[in-house]
Amino acid sequence: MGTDSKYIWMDGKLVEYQNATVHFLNTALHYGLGVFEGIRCYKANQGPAIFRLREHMDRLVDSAKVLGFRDLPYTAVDFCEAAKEVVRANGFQSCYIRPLIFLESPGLGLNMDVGSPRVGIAAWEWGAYLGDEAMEKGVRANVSSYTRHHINVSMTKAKITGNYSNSVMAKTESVRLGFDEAIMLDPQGYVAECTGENLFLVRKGVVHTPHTATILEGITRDSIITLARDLGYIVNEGLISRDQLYIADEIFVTGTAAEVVAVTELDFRVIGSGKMGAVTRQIQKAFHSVIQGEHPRSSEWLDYVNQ
Ligand code: PPE
Repeated sequence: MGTDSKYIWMDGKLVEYQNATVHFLNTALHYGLGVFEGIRCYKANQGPAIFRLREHMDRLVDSAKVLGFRDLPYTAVDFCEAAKEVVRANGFQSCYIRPLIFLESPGLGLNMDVGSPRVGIAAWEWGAYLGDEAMEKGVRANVSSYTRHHINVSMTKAKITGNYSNSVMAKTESVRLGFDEAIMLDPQGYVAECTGENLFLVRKGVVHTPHTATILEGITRDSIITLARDLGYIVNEGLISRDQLYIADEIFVTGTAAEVVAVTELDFRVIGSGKMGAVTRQIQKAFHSVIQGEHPRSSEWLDYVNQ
């Protein structure tokens, strides 16, 4: 899947795609010293609209704080305006938006204060993250042999680029084993999240999801909790064990890139009926109606880029 576009916003101005480059000796490249976001813009009924833009940019600024950047040259409001500018400049109706704040310093070294943050925001047309059929058919997953971050080893509330080597190893292992996605357990052995999504299970009509202590506080996760409660479901945030997943009636994962996708098989065990369950389908439908601009929550969560 390509990342092509006409323009990328770099340090305050739009530059042509091929000119948005950094040097081989960039500190962030060597030590994983960056924070990023993943945001989607949808072709909604009144034009291109970015989903929960402000919440994503607030999380970007929070991630920068967690990593230890002291002075950012831009505010969350600036980032929101810049993201809209990138979508407009590229003429996209729907796309994925990737802001990244990364460290650039005069030499290599492990002290962040020697360098200063630089910022880029790219956008490209990104299709189905877990494959074209996943949205309808669901995916097959395994519990990863890799453990998710310990909360005082890597900072789980921040989208720090370096954190993602853990996700990349788990995802690659999973795909090499023939699965679509990996579910990761936290250092205590409880279910945490997937490599790029949060996770929910449904049992006896109640929706359960891991509490936020060890996971990324997904914005899709928050939206799904809200939509599920709007639909009248009880949603519990708590500890979930691996075998609770095996006996769930339904499992689904949520994320900006993945959206809402059922897990129909886990560790060679069929989950529920082996097809996307009724609760997942209802929640997925509500989510799609939100992003199309046709749901009561749409006005709260969509930011039209041309208005
Ligand atoms: N957990 C992780 C580890 C994660 O990376 C994501 C997003 C989520 C949960 C869900 O968060 P949210 O998007 O706010 O609902 N993963 C992003 C990056 C994926 C990538 O391959 O890069 C994304 O979906 O944009």
